Amino acid sequence: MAYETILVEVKGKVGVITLNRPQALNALNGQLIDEVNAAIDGFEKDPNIGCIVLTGSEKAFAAGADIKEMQGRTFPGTYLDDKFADWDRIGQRHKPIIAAVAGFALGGGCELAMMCDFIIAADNARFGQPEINLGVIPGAGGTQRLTKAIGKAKAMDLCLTGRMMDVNEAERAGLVARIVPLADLMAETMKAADGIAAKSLPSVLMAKEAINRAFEVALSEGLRFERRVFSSLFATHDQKEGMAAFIEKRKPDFQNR
Ligand code: CO8
Repeated sequence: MAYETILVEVKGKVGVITLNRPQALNALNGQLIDEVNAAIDGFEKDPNIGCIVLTGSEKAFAAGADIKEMQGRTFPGTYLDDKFADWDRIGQRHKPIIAAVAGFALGGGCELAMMCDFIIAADNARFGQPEINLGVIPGAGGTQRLTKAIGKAKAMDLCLTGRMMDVNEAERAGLVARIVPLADLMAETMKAADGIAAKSLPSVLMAKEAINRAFEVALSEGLRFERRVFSSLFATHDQKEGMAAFIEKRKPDFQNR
């Protein structure tokens, strides 16, 4: 597929998607969201790929959903045409997705980063949900995921004032997993992604699913889920290999089965 709004590369066992609408600070229009989904579809199906990286430019991960595209929308048209479903799919994938964020991650851009499994941020990254300044509210999960990530006080502060957080505040608040110098963003992110892709895919997929369960269910049900999945991994070749390799003091040869 020829993409117009993103760049797609395979680097070893990592699929890299770069948002590429520099003239609009990577504003997220419908075409871009469709293309991101198509690229992830390909990576999910490719047995060679063990991790996905989603990134933008040095100036902007993404400055939000495309305001020019949304401007003429109506109620209930916005609700009924369910563009939300296309965004939701990005947060429903099986393989791990790391967001490598530099510059602005605002509105839908912050929401897109939060749909990924964790965020590695450059020291110039800035996060915010400024939709309140446009007469709307976050519409791709911002009121929910941000609140779960950083708590009510800061989520209210950001969503009601529309202010931006710098990267240090975002890390202290728990939104960002790691801060790295801008010049090292892709190298550090690829190091993390390569490391994940080298592990046993079944255990990576199950770890992701189990952690995400924590956001959906009560603790007792989450623990039951974790125990079932933990136990089921003892049916894999890679569990036997991983534990044997530890005892024999050698590197494991995982076969993703
Ligand atoms: N949409 C469309 N175009 C944008 C957007 C955007 N979100 N952000 C920037 N651009 C465009 C500008 O219009 C400008 O284009 P042009 O040169 O043609 O005028 C170009 O990008 C460069 O932008 P600026 O000149 O404004 O650059 P600055 O460096 O001066 O400012 C900012 C950078 C602060 C990031 C500024 O551009 C800004 O405030 N952008 C808007 C941020 C925003 O409000 N984001 C939230 C959007 S609403 C949203 O995301 C809702 C998500 C719900 C999704 C639900 C889907 C179903």
